[in-house]
Amino acid sequence: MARNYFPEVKGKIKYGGPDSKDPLTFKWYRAKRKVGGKTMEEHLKFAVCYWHTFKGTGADPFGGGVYERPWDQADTPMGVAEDTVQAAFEFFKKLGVPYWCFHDRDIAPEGDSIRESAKNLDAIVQIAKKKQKETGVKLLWGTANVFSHARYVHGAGTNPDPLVFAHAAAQIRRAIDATITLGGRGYVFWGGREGYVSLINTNMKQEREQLAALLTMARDYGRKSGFKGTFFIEPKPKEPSTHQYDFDSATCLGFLTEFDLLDDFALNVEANHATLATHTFEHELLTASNAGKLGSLDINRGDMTVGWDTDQFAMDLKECTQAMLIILNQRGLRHGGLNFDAKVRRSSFDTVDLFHAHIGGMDTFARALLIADRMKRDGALSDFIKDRYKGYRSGIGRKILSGKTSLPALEAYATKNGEPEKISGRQEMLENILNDYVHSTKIV
Ligand code: XLS
Ligand code: NI
Ligand code: NI
Repeated sequence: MARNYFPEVKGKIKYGGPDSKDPLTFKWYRAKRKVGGKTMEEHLKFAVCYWHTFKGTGADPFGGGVYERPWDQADTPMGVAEDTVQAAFEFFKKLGVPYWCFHDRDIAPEGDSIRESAKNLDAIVQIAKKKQKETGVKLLWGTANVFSHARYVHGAGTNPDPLVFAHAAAQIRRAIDATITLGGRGYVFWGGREGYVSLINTNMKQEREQLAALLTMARDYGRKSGFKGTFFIEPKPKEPSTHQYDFDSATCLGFLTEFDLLDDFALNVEANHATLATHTFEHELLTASNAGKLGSLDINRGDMTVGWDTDQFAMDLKECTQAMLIILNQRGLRHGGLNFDAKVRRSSFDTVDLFHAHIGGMDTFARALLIADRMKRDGALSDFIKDRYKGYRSGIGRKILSGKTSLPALEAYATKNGEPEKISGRQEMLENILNDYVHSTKIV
């Protein structure tokens, strides 16, 4: 019989309702609850991330690992990998999430050669495939870790050495194969070290071209191999590189346009990366969504008092509500979902802490979904915004947007109509409205 890695949680986490006092129940998330024609599960498409949840150790720059996971105790790296898959699927099932996400090196250890690494990966993928079938849990996206190994110290695709580029290509090829085998909806590129520390030793122009070449080859290989999902780029401004080429949503959209990759790619937007770029999460989501390119979300949060990627679990109801509004307004995420790219704190080392963390994140987003749905139906902020721009729906405004006027014609119009009336932006009133929705106790 399979080992029980989470004995503190007997069966599946249940819905207890907003008044439940049991911390191991959901207060808001009820998978099958309908919200505007779709279930919560279909709206939110939660995915547990393998790296932080099962392979995180709690290490920080000042001390090593502290977690001592029961699935990390086998004698060989492959033994550990096999135990981890068992533990992971037990966790997914008990938590009741529909999806998971991985990097190649999270699920299988790197071997002594490219061949051995590929063999290790394939062996674990076969086990994961069986577990997926057994549990019904699906793969949201896969990716390759081409930033941790020492060979990637100067980047993967952007490395000055083409042999390193070739190693990255080999890894990405196999990670795409694994994603296809597991039926992944998406394939992610987060360019950990695809950037630079200093320009005095960097050919920035060529590095960006190299990165484009890698993405183009990956796209072509994936499509040729039958991958029907979406390729995602995950923007991040810095860390580990000082300056990253995928700085934010706008930068990534520009990159995809410049190198003709827009058709196959969309963005996977992460909350903490948004704040590192000194944007809000909503800004990044909306920038991607406006371009029709908001594909998936890495849900977490940063700590506004520090300048690095703390990857804490999403807990800010107002921020999550605004995120859900953007998702509802674009009618959902096609191949993407909400991936918990988040980790428990170093001091939260018990396995039960993993449940508390995910339950909190799922409840926050479930509640945010209910609030956003109500706000959308009420036209809470959108009616105001619509009205604010009404001048562009007819007359001269419409001519401006449709390119049917000119500077001299506008000069004549302004001359004739005189000074415009000053109209308040009503920010405080709208903040009050948002607060009322977010803190309403009536939305159950
Ligand atoms: C790191 C990134 C990473 C990606 C996947 O900051 O968020 O976890 O999501 O490579
Ligand atoms: Ni991420
Ligand atoms: Ni991150």
